[in-house]
Amino acid sequence: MATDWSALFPDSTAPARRKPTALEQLGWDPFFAQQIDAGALTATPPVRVVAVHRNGLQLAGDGIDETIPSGSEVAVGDWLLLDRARPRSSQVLERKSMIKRRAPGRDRQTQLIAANIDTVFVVTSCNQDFNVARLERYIAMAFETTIEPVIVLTKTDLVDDPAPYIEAAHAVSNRVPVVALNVHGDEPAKILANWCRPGKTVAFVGSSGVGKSTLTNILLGAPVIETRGIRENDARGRHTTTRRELHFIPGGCLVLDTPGMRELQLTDAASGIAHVFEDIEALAVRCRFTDCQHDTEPGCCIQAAVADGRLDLTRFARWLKLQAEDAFNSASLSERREKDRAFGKLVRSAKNAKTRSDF
Ligand SMILES: Nc1nc2c(ncn2[C@@H]2O[C@H](COP(=O)(O)OP(=O)(O)O)[C@@H](O)[C@H]2O)c(=O)[nH]1
Ligand SMILES: [Mg+2]
Ligand SMILES: [Zn+2]
Repeated sequence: MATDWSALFPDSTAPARRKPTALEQLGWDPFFAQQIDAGALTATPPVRVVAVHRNGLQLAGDGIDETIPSGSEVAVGDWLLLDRARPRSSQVLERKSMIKRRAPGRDRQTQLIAANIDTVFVVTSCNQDFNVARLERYIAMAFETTIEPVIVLTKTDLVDDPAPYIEAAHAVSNRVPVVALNVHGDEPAKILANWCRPGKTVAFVGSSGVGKSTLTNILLGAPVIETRGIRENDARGRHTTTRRELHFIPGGCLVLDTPGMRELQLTDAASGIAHVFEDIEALAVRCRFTDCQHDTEPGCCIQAAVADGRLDLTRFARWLKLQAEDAFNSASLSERREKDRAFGKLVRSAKNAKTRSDF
């Protein structure tokens, strides 16, 4: 029997109006197709991890809908070549992107949050949740792994004037679009439509209670996910979203809602941080000493910029802190022990630089 490979190797010259294949609807594209060798396909068909449950990975593919035992190092959104005989040994295809963080707590493992996300909606609300330092973290993480970030400001209806929030969000990076909305009054699906295209995978990240699940439900057109009110006066949310699951919008994109993250510790994100703080990086390369610590050295362009008001001291301190944290988290355990003391010192000096304590 002749095998029809066309579903696995989409023809980029085909008319755009061709109906997407089952795999394309799940996000399959040439990036993944070029990784596989046709010979292995019948034995190991490509499948996407659409949900991570406590006791298994839910997979979807062309005519495939099944659950296999969880494996480590696999995240929701991953593409696997399903090995039916030994599902745990299924090969994970190279990822376009990976949202990850250094887990809180003592062991500080790297935690994989979601794979192969195209656009990340960094959600924050026009209230006490709004925090420039936290936005910078999310944006650095996105830049690092080449996910397109979009800042989504919710709850514009709860403030007299959202303009200062919008302005502060724009100031995080001029490469990041900012949208502001009231989920109940505006039309979020229209506002986000530009990024929610068929075959794309989008994710909502941010603290609890900012409206991630509400927005997911609006995109899905149905109250699929539980949402919960919060006490607006202290902006604290409750964790209602616990599972990691990709939701499919018929004729549209795939959407991932994530549980609120109390803390996003960066790891392996040096170039992402450099992109967010490119103004400071540009100054740093002009310091007199190549190993300038931007402290008391003569000829330090950063200190000069702070002194004459071109660079905000708190922004400089946040850059120092993120860099130190990332270097520490990215190091091996033994390197980390060594760095521990230096890290503590840097954090103290960053804090001494009259910074806010909440980043
Ligand atoms: N007034 C108002 N409430 C909102 C807005 N966005 C979300 N909410 C409410 O905030 C609460 C938390 O929303 P939820 O989607 O569960 O937040 P999540 O924790 O980020 O998933 C719910 O009661 C929502 O109705 C908004 O733009 N305006
Ligand atoms: Mg939620
Ligand atoms: Zn310097």
